[in-house]
Amino acid sequence: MGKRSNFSGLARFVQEANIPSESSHTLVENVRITTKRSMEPLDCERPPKKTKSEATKDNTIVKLVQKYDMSGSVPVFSTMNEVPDNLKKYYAQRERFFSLYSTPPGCLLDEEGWYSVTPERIADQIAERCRCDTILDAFCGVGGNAIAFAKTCQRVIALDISPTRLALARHNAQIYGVAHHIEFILADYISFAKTLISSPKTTASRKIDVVFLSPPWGGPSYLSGSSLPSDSDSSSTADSVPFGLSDIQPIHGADLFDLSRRISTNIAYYLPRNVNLNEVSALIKHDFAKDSAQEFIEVEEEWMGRKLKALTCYFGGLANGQSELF
Ligand code: MGP
Repeated sequence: MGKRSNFSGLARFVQEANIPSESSHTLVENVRITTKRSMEPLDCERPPKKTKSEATKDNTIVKLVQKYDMSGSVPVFSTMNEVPDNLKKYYAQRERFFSLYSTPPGCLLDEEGWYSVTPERIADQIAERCRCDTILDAFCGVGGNAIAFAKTCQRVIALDISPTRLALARHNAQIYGVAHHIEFILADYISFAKTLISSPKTTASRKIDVVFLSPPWGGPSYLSGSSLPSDSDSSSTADSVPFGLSDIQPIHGADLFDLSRRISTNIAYYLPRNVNLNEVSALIKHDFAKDSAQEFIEVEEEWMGRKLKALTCYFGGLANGQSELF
């Protein structure tokens, strides 16, 4: 764990059937578009029977799950009828978000978690790309990405400003048996980052290899103005009204990026599928007067079946072909 690979394992997430082969995002200077397709779990992927040592490990997990159990802190639904209308379409995707959703005591999400958690297969894919020693998950929410990072990184520093969401993230990570790889910190990322940048670097200070940014996009209305019906299973890649980085919270998305780049060159930025790619491109400021090599940004389209869910923008050494920047 912790060693970077050429992420050849990604191929196992990819299936080509019935999926458009080309991105419809228009090309922007210094941005390269790649496409990743995650499919629903197949029946043949059911886990094999457990060995004795795996069963012992399961018992330890059960004890830890009980210790950090947050059941009762957020509504839990047993049937679709109990789910509020605004959350129904997310609840229908619960096992896409957490494949262990129903493993007792069950994964938990608050309202913001329901509409902003990264589907597990996409989170796993991003985590493979971000494989490193120490990763900072700046807005961990209910833990979908932090759980995935715990499988590929030695240490995950997971921040959230909400005590409830942070506790839900730990609850969910216990169900996955990976919480011991994650340091859960109740903090506002902006203050945390500023303190980190201004503190003197000592040999004891921990190097952060990668910063992952999955900030609030301003709620489920981030697509508003889109010409696509919200329930469309469209194969179109970009929605019609571009999402501006100024809509990112808690600060302008460009300022968030600049702050994070002072922590690490290697940034993975999870953004709406309708984000304005010209704004993404402008995040890297080039000094053409200097004879420095141009840095590229890799924008990965995250598809689930025929549906484009989001984009992950890789900067620095995370972009394919730029590992020397890592
Ligand atoms: P979506 O468009 O709201 O859902 O979000 P979906 O299922 O595509 O619905 P449809 O109506 O478009 O068919 C798509 C994905 O974007 C979600 O699975 C989340 O991973 C991510 N996402 C959505 N929101 C509102 C946020 C957000 O505010 N922040 C972050 N970081 N991710 C979000």
